[in-house]
Amino acid sequence: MSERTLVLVKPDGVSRGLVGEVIARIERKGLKLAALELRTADRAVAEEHYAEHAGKGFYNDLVEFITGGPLVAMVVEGTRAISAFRQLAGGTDPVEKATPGTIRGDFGLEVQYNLVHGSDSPESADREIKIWFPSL
Ligand code: DAT
Ligand code: MG
Repeated sequence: MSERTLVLVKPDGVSRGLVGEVIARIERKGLKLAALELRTADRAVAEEHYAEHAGKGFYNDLVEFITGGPLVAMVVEGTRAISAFRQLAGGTDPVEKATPGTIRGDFGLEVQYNLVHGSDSPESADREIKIWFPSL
């Protein structure tokens, strides 16, 4: 069954020139782009996006980081798109949890600078797509 997921190439991925690499992996997997925009997130969008992490020790740094430069926001669709992209991304910690062959495993070193975001459930995907692409 086709579903949609919200993908971000975070500011570290954009500044390192990895946007094309991430999109190529998405397309090679067979997923489709339904929306794509380069933008700098304001604080309100960032706080809403990461609301589940409010109050955690890394939250302020995370919001600063995600608003600190342009990112690429995408809606990606296809069969099992949510788990398919999480598989492409690899685990949150690019060294301990992401295996080589994944985006984070191949290109990341630090948890905060793990390059990409992908929604983790259908509920998160609906919520996050509304935040980033309210007209979709
Ligand atoms: P994911 O992005 O894999 O869904 P998450 O939702 O648990 O991971 O956390 C959101 C982001 O917050 C994550 O991509 C990087 C940052 N983060 C998570 N845990 C962290 C930690 N212990 N220290 C620093 N940053 C962290
Ligand atoms: Mg998450």
